[in-house]
Amino acid sequence: MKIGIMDSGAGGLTILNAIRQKFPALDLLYLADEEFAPYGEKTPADIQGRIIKIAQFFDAEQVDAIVVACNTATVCAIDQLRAVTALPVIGVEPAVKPAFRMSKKRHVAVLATPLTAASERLGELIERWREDSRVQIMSSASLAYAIDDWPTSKVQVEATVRTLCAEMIQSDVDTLVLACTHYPLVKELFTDALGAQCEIIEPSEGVTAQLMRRLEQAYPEVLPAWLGEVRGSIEIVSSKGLENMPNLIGWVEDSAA
Ligand code: DGN
Repeated sequence: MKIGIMDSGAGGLTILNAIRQKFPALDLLYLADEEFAPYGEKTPADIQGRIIKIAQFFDAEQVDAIVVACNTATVCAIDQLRAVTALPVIGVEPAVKPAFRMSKKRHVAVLATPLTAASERLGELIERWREDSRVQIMSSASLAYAIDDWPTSKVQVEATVRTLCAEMIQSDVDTLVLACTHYPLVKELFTDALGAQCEIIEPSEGVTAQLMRRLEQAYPEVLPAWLGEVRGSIEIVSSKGLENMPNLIGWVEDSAA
């Protein structure tokens, strides 16, 4: 069984790694849409048009499900994607619900791209789960794109993370939601800057559970045979050409990739 996973760049590899760890038998095809990155600075209409092209690519590759491993594409375009494909589509949403439950000081920060930060969907999720918690929505226009250039961009990424975290410390946030799949790639920088007393929540767990639920619904007969002993393949492609993204493979945890 083959799963198509997409993001604008390397960020969705955090989701690919989680899926691989939990379900090693699945074949995984990862598309980094570098040609069109960064998504966070495009308009929702741009991303909707792009995601339909990506659906056509995955269709031609005969995948059995699509994981939109990008918060920005999920909030902007998941409905449009579902309208053009009959395949199960799994998105990734800001994990605000566990954050509000976990925060002892009842003060949560959500860090995302500008498009996700400004999205109606994030607003809806916050209003649904916050109760009396305070929430600080923060965005960075450059961070995800800079992470794609790691390690060349190391100094820039470290400085950006430090600045963002200083603001969170200043306002006494004790729980941070990483609402962009790129950010967990540099989670250590956040942990170092915020200290152990701040919880950091990333999106991958919810996605793997949701993927399995959707596969069970869509393929109840064949799925058990697919979750056997044999390890599936991992294929990584970039719309810009892999030669332009030499460090993409470096983020894949599975040495067989
Ligand atoms: N990984 C994408 C997300 O989760 O929003 C980042 C999109 C971008 O290109 N900035």
